[in-house]
Amino acid sequence: MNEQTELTPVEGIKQRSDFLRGTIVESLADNATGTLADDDTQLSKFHGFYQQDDRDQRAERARRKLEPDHSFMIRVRVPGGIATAAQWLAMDSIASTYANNTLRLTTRQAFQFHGVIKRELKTTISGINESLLDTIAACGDVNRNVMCTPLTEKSAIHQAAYLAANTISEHLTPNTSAYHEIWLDKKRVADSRDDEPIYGPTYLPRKFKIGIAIPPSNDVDIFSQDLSFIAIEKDGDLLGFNVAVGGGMGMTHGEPETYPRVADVIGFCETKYVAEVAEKVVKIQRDHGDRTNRKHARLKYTIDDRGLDWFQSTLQEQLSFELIPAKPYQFLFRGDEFGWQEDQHGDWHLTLFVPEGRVQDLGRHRMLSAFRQIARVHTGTFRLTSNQNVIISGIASTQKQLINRLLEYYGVTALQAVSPLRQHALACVALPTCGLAMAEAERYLPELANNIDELLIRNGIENEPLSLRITGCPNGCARPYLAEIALVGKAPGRYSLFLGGDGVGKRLNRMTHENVDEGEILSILSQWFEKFAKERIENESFGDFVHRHELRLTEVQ
Ligand code: SRM
Ligand code: SF4
Repeated sequence: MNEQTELTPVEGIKQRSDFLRGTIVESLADNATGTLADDDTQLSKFHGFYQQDDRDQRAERARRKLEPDHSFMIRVRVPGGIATAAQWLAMDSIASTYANNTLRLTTRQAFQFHGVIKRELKTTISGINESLLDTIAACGDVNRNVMCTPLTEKSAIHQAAYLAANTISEHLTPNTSAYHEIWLDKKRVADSRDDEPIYGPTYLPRKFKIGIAIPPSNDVDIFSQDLSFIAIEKDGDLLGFNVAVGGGMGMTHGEPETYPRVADVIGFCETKYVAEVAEKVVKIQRDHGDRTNRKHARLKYTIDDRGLDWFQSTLQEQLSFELIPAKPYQFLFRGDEFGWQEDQHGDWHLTLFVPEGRVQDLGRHRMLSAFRQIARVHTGTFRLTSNQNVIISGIASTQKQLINRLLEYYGVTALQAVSPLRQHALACVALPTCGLAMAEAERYLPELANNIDELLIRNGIENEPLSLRITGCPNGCARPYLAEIALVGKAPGRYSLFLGGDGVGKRLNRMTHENVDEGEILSILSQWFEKFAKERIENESFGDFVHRHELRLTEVQ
């Protein structure tokens, strides 16, 4: 239990901000610096952007007594990950005009731009809004982008789940008119007062995340979310959703009072109640979450401090209906299904591997250009998956050949020929933009995956569906603690190694080795792979094998 009693400074900033206005307008107008005023760097997150600096340049600039090379990361909300071709073109144009000519696809199905300078923030954010996407609540102490399996054409249940994701997203979008005033030049009505009926003037103690999954796929990793919904079907109809609460990934090295946690499934509700459940859970967290320590402020800690029984009864008291016992469900996989799929109406959907979630033109592989050309002729949509990949969706059979030709021409087809390990691996952004990164992730994954692949090939297990995730620090942006193998950054070139997740995202892995370098990691994995190849029982996954042998972990070192 937390013993601090003073509210964190961020609480004061929110309180004084007049519903997220702060002095952002003044900060933007200050041409003397490329940064925002300190308080505004906190408030900017609620508007969807972060102040960053190029960490590759930091030391050299400091040596030359220059201030860090500041720019901004902007995150665009895309509930359920669905964007039209016109929206894709708008994102592409912003990436090449105002950002670093890349589009980052995030682990929560959103777009990110890196490298936007202060004087172009307003044009960029208003441009995003013109495309009918927005950035409000993409970051900050509010509900974030709501995740959902994006291939709605798969069944009526997928369609209904996506609608539920949108309903929740709209219901929990902040009400303040500050966003429209600052970025879209809407005038504040004289004497008008903002109101946040769900959040209140200080919003939530911390970020809040919601996801919806449709078994047997757990692609949105629902056990990592503060609140999640598991679709329950009967004879092809959606009965409603099991509700799970209290998932979260973030932790801090060496601080055992911070930890990743998998969500608890607490009951079942009909579809018409999802927004009500979301609102009440958010309000419980608003009122009982810890505002004195941001490292202890997520819903998972509120639940662990007060007990799951307390949480369930508090929620039940506030609901207008009874949450009944959860219904049976089974998750069998969570990766993306790559390649062409035909839906019941004869339209086609193509899932493409996007290396480390970064859409860019790199040498012969010009993915950014390919998707731009496709978006110009494509009448369907683009879908962002929670594994940082893209589905070009709603392709008429007459267009298939053209799409294939474009992908071939721009070298995207060649990019698809990677190992299963690499195809399903996740890496967070980390260096050079993330201010919290302790080690590389996105930039290191290709080399790491190659090295691990060599070990897998040596043991004849290269086709195992193995989940590998890497993050540059323990915050867990690529949900590493749910992977079979995870590397969590500790210092440049050094990671803590976590093993034993179950591959479908229900079991946390464990740290087996702290602060090891690549040589040590490969040697540890090599021993495990050899043992796994020889001793696994039929159909046993690598994570399950490690889990079964867990007590003997130290022997294998
Ligand atoms: Fe994250 C902070 C990137 C998904 C847990 N995350 C950050 C920041 C904003 C760093 C910062 O605070 O200065 C990173 C910006 C890096 C950059 O340069 O772009 C960052 N997080 C990301 C993204 C872009 C990773 C990616 O490569 O895709 C993901 C954006 C998702 C989105 O579209 O909204 C991203 N972050 C996640 C996830 C995964 C998820 O949500 O499914 C998690 C773990 C789940 C969870 O929240 O428990 C996650 N990010 C964090 C945390 C730890 C929170 C905690 O409870 O301890 C931080 C640090 C913080 O909030 O103080 C953080
Ligand atoms: Fe940055 Fe850490 Fe998140 Fe990676 S896990 S993006 S290093 S905060």
